[in-house]
Amino acid sequence: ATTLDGPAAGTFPDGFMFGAATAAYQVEGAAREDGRGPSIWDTFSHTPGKVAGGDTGDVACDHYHRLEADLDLMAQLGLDSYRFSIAWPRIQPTGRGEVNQAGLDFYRRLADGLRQRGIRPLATLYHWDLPQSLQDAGGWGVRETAHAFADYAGIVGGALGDRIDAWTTLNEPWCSAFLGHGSGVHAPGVTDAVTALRAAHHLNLGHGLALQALRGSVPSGAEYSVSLNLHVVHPDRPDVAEDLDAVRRIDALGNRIFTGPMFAGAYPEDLLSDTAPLTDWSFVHDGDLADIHQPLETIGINYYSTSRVRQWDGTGQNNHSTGHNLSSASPWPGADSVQFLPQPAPHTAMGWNIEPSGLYELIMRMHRENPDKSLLITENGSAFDDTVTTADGQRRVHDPERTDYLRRHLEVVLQTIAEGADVRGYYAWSLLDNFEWAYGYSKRFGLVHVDYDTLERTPKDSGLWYAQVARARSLA
Ligand code: GBH
Repeated sequence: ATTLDGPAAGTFPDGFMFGAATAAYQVEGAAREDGRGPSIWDTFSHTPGKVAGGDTGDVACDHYHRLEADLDLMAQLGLDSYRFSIAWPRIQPTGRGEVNQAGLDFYRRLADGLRQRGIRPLATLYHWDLPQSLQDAGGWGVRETAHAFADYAGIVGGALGDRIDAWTTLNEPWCSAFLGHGSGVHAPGVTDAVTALRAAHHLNLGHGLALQALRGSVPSGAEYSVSLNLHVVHPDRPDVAEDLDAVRRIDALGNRIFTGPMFAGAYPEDLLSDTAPLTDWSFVHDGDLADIHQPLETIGINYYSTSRVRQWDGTGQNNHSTGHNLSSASPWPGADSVQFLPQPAPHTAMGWNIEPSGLYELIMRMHRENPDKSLLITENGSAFDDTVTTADGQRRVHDPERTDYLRRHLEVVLQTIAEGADVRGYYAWSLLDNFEWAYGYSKRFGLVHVDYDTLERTPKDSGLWYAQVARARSLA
């Protein structure tokens, strides 16, 4: 038996990376500059009613123009690594063909600025900003998008592979497939169960083809990963078979639909039979699974909270999911019999429950199932209603809840390492307060506060604490 109680004494292993993460559309701004084409998130955020407050990523944190200052901020926080994403529409404005040199130059300056400061770049190729032209041709609902993604991966690998040696293909394909095409709360805002399943497969295919393209264009020795938002799902009544079956269904649709093909070369049988009333999966072509199941060094785990499910008794409202009740459509195709229950407090400002033991479960599961792969916590963090106070001319953000959240999850990471899990690093989500997708700027996840009127950055107390941990390499 393990215990999560008490201070986890001990020090992080040599080489363990303390990092912070962002994504292009959430921080960059400069949406129409230097040849960047429109993405599905430009279209979606400019569609009335889709994003809280009518917010868009047009300016965001203006990181595109404030690159040097933000790099200095990262150095000030003592980061060992920075996880960012590359905006496909900056590299290929229409998603195909012609390459926009100014886009590549921006990420070259970013990578070089990081390396000059001793910060290792970790580049994600796709964090949800599909070029709009590709959406117009069917988006992730069609397999051509997977091939276009591989072409893009080869271009970026060839241009930046001499200075970036850690690559992630996709961020959270579950969100792209099922929030983008199931519940429709994310771009492109489609609500169609079969399109969502097709999208999941084409994202898997894109992952595998992109890996092949990267290995062909990046010098050898680089490390490759995919970042998954794996779901930690518990049964409401652990002794009731129907509730255990609800867990199994959500595990299939939320987790094994990606880990199956990517890490084991097959879709789970139960997933295929659960969804048989919707589709015969004939969009999976001969050879696809071999293309998807490529060697991979690292699994990136994005973790925020846990879910509790039971069999729906057909009365009242079926909430479909715990964290995304912005839509009446479900992100879980074929799982209408599953009900998501509210989780007990404490919650973050997102309404997500705080449960560090979920991270423990996830790390140990991935370690057990994939003993040959290393692990990175590529996202973990919390939103709270932060405010800036000024005393003696000193701006300050007092956010003890966030420090506590980070500390408790880092304790779990230490514990899993002590138990043999090969966790190589941890990336706080996020470096900066930023555009929180359907919630716009109303939710703040940053280690650093951003004033959206002046764009001034203020390290929060939690950010200063994190810098200390990164320096001491211990939580003591
Ligand atoms: C990540 O998404 C994103 O990678 C990042 O861009 C984003 O800003 C950050 O987290 C904070 O949201 O109720 O079944 O949907 C996280 C998305 C949030 C999806 C939790 C799953 C709960 C399960 N995940 N959510 S469910």
